[in-house]
Amino acid sequence: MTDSTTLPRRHLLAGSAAALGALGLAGWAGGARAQQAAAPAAKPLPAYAGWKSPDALIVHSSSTLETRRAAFGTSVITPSNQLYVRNNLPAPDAAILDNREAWSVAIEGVKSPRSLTLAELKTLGVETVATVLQCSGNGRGFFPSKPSGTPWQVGAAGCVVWSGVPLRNVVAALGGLADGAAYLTGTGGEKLPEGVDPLSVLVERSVPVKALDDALLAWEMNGEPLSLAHGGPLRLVVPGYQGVNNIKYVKRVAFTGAQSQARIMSHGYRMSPPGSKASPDQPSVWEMGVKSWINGPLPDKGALKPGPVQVHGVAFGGTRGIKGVEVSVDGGKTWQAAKLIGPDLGPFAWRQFVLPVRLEAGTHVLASRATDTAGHVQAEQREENLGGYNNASWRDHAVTVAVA
Ligand SMILES: Nc1nc2c(c(=O)[nH]1)N[C@H]1C(S)=C(S)[C@@H](COP(=O)(O)O)O[C@H]1N2
Ligand SMILES: [Mo]
Repeated sequence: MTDSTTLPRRHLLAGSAAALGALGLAGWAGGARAQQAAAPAAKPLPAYAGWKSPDALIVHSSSTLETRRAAFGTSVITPSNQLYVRNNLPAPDAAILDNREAWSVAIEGVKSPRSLTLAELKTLGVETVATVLQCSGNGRGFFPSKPSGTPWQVGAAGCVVWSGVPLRNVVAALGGLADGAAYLTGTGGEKLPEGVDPLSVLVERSVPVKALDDALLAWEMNGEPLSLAHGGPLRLVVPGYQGVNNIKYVKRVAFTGAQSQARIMSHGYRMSPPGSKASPDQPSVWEMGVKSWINGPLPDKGALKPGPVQVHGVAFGGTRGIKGVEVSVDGGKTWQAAKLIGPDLGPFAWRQFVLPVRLEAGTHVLASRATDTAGHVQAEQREENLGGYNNASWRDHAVTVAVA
């Protein structure tokens, strides 16, 4: 893969400040990056994501970038250059974007299976949908059991707008589903490492076929051609489902009777009880549950002055959308209804919420608790599991601020 030590010449010719940053030559690129370089622990952005905003991101590794909690604004959409990144395999070579229209995806498990190019897909329909893209490991960093994997806090998530063709249009164009289709299976187009069982590394996920109602083959994100970091040229977007089911560089979509045999499906991303072994009979991480968290005020900037503050954050409900959000400034003893603000971009997007409060001198524990449109209330406690998945605990996501 292209990390900072093997950066290909192509990136150098691109000559972007970001590419220089990735090389550790931050000083060449001016003040902001010089400051970034001065921060001792900050790892550089990997080359394939070198265009991202370093100040907005925590670089856990070259394949795991997290949005800083303080970077989430209050205007709903997460800017692409601040959106988290998670790759289970090295990102493909950027050359796959050289001829986007020629990218092809095999459609199987339909009456007339065949491969379609991106150019052909574009003739079959266009739809735009806003979704929360969230890694199922978001919030893992709050598990006291310290599960292995990236200790994401809140920033392995964002709300973005996708544009592409509804997958159901593609299925209709190919004669409809073949008999026995129970799962929608998407396969990533990464080059697999040699000398290992392909199923042990292949990024291939199955979701229940009902997800076809909302699924999209997307080539655009936030108004731009889909970047390599986020799965360009083409991505399977499954609105309301955990991030891992949204297959980047999608090269095959199959309607199958059984779930994929790939390890990432059979054993990875399972809700395995603590102390157990992952196995295919445990629930997979599919639809997201109801969740919210506060993005401000945060303790980062030191003590607040006594007086009015706007407590704000984000709330989402998987496939069901948000009915309301309550906020507590006393660690969950009492709750007040927050106001949902900004545009409602549909059931798969997150809603911003705000509660104006006065905070007097002292320490305050701020928490938020969302309710989805089906009446499910965000849980107080996380569901303990081996992998640290699906953490929606409002208590874990509370923030403590000092006022003096
Ligand atoms: N082909 C492919 N698709 C993938 C992955 C991957 O490694 N390869 N990672 C998945 C995981 S675990 C997550 S959380 C999301 C991350 O999407 P992002 O990097 O665009 O934020 O992509 C999912 N789709
Ligand atoms: Mo993920």
